Parts: sequence; structure tokens; C-alpha cells
Amino acid sequence: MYPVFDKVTKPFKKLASAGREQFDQWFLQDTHRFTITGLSRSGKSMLFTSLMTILKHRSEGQYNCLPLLTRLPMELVEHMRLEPIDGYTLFPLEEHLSELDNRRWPQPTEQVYGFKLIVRLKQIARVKQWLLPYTDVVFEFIDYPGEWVTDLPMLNKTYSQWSDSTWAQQASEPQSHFAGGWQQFVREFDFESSPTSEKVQQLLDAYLRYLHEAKQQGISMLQPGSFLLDSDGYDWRKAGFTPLPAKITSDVSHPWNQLFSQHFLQFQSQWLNPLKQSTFKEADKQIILIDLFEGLNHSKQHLYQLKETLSHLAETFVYGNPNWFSRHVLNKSQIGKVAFVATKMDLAPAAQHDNMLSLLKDISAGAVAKFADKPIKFEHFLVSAIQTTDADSEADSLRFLNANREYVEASFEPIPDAIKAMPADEHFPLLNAQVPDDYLPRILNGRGLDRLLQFLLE
Ligand SMILES: Nc1nc2c(ncn2[C@@H]2O[C@H](COP(=O)(O)OP(=O)(O)OP(=O)(O)O)[C@@H](O)[C@H]2O)c(=O)[nH]1
Ligand SMILES: [Mg+2]
Repeated sequence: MYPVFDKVTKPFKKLASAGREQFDQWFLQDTHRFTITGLSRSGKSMLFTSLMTILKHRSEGQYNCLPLLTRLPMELVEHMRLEPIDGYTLFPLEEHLSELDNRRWPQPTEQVYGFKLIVRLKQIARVKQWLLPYTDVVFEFIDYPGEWVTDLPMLNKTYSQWSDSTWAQQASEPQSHFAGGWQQFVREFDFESSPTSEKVQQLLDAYLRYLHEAKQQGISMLQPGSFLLDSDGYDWRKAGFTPLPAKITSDVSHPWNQLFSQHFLQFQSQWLNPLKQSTFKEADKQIILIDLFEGLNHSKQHLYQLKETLSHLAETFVYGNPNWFSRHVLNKSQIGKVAFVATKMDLAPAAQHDNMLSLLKDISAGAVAKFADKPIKFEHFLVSAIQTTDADSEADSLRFLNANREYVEASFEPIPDAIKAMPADEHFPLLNAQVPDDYLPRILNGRGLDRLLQFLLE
């Protein structure tokens, strides 16, 4: 009934057996662990970079960038520091900032990074009203390549189940447009001869050509996404696999089925499972980043495909795990929080933001339905990590730096407020906005982060 009281008294019950360090943790630190889920290129690294920059400026009292964040008032923050999380490489904030300083976007992430942001609060009486008796508020963030997250649903499948569903997906739009070459290759492939490493390599090469091409063309559900990276994750050159036609996957004695089933098991046990345990630790607050522009830029079918991907992820990610509920939600008698966040909002004129929000709700409806009977609160947000564009005198136009670094104007047709409102033969041009020279004030002027943090801290 009195959550504050409960939080403060609970540790006493165990105090006798706890050391000083534990005592400090219970009493002086309030830790928030955020899982940030986002498909590849959805804007995770840029969001972290902005968040750090904004909070740093805010804590140094230079600029109140997050006016709506009343839960963590600027005048109560003494200082802030970044610290590594045990077992993780520190997030390369300086590197990202220096890329921006050279007018380049941060590189795609190829490994996992972790960091803690520790906000030290001033010890004045008002703090207690706001944030209980804590000295530090700790935020933990994990940044990782987006390709990894789409592989997690593979944990719940056998090789033949995965292969059959992937094969079926490739036969439907929009994937079918890009899968032709790969499927032709398989049709002509000799599966009667035994799977030598050379033959496996040929098949893998053909499949990877498809994965790379489809990624280039805005397809989000590509498995295994880990195979798209050359970092030292899973060694797919040594124990890789591809989907195979149903006549092979339905025959358990088929040598190709046997070999790929074995490699698939290895992929699950040596790569996916440890990845889920370490990187995707369960948290009671989850942020799901979504880039609507990618889909709008390609086609209506791409938007449907994005919706389907999100719904798969919601099912198999954190909330599909029954233990998560008992440990994190039911025990604490509190509700989980999920924020659906559409990123890069500076790329659409403000006059179109209502439609964007409504489109975001449509795209996330399948995922939301998965939470329907659970104690989870969710909300939708529009965010820009950096304001690369400027408003124009026309409400439906924007000005921005194009690929040639010329300051140009673009005007917009109304953005559809739902997938079905998008004409099947249309697509929306994506502004290829460059990193502006005055990137720092434009980061500080990003939109929506205060409302997002407030929702998560409440
Ligand atoms: N205009 C604009 N572009 C953005 C913003 N955030 C990200 N971008 C663009 O989106 C691209 C991808 O952003 P990242 O933050 O690298 O995406 P990510 O989710 O970390 O991607 P991976 O590391 O590949 O999973 C960037 O290179 C930018 O071009 C934003 O707030 N505004
Ligand atoms: Mg990244």
C-alpha cells in the first residue's frame, strides 16, 4: 500500500548478513536498468550519445535541456559521471562525438558496450521529497548491434521450424523481391551430394548475398542477423547454416538437414543463449526504438513487415519469459513499463507529428496486444536525438543540409496516419540530412527525451 515505506524497510530484514557495500547500495543508490531494444539503424547509439551530452550539459548547469523532466530537477543534481559496467567495454562516447565533429554519423555498432550514468544528488531536504533518501540515481544502458535483437526469437525454435518459417517469409512481399536469386541458387543446388565444407560455403555465400541485399532494401526481419556482422560474435564461417526447402527439412535423415540442425543448436547454445543472459538481461523498463522513415521510404509492405517484426520481438523478448513476471513485476507489485519510441522525428515537419504518432501506434499495435493481459504500462513517444532540420515558413516544409552539404528545402505530402492509409504504389522520400556544423546546440535542442525519461522514472 505504501511503496516508499516498503522499499526502505525491506533491506532491514536482510541487513544482519550484509556487508557495508551492500548497505550503501540499498540505501544510497537507486538503480534503473533500461533495456533499449532497437532494430539495426533505429538510432540507439545516437540516442545514447545525445542523452549523455544533454545530461552532462544539464548537470553542469549550463543549459536546462530537459524542461519537462521534473522528476530529476536540474537544481538538485550535484554532478554526473559515466562509469563502465563490469564485463562490458565502455560506450565510446568521445569517439561518437569526434565523428560528429568531423560531420559524420557514428559508425554502426559491431559489439556490445555498457555504461552506467551516475547522477549524484545534492543532500538537501527537498531531495527526499522527490527521490527517496538516495544519494545517487544510477542508469544502466547497454548498446549493441541491432542485428542481434532480431535473432532472439530463434531461441524458441528447432532448425526445421526456423527454416520453414524463414522460407515462407521469403516467398511473401516485400522479401520476395530480393530473394529470387537466392531461391534460384537453391533450386539448382545439388543436395544429393554430401555437405562438404566447400559446398556449405557456397550455400552460405549465396544466402549472405540475399541478407545483405535485403538489408540494403530496408527489410528488418533478417535471420540470422548476426551473420551480417564480421565482428567476433558467432563464427558462422565455421558452423553456419541457411534455410532449406521443406522437402529437406522434413526428412530427419537427410545429411544437409542433420548438419544444419547441429549447427543451429550450436548457434543457440554457444551464441544466442549466452547473449540473452548477458546483454539482454531482464529489466522492468523497456524502450523500443522504431525508425518509421525507413518503412515509409520503401513501401507499404515494408511497414507491414516492420509491424510483424515488432510483434515477434515483443512475444519472445523479455515479456515472453514467465519468470520475468514473477521476479520483476509480481513480486514487487509494480508494473512494467514499455515505451514505444519513433526516432529521427526532426526528419518530418512538426505539422506531420500527429500523423506520425498515430502511425507509430498502428505499427506497435501487434506488440501492444501481447501485453494486454499483463501489468504493463506503455506509452508512445516521438523523439529526435538531434535536430538536423529547420522549420520553414510553409508548415509542410523543412530545410536541411543535403548530401552535397547544400542547405535546401523539402516539402512533404501528408504522412499516412495508419499503414492502410498509405497508397500501395507510393513511398515517401527520406531526407538524407547530413550532420550540421552546429551539431552541439542541435543535440541540446533534440525533442522528446524529457517526456521519455519522466515516464520511465515515475
Ligand atoms: N536526422 C536524424 N538522424 C538520425 C537521428 N538518430 C539517428 N539518425 C540517423 O540514423 C543512423 C543510425 O543511427 P544509430 O544511432 O547509429 O543507429 P543504431 O540503432 O545504433 O544502429 P546499429 O548500431 O547499426 O544497430 C545515423 O547514422 C543517422 O544517420 C536523429 O535523431 N535525427
Ligand atoms: Mg549502434
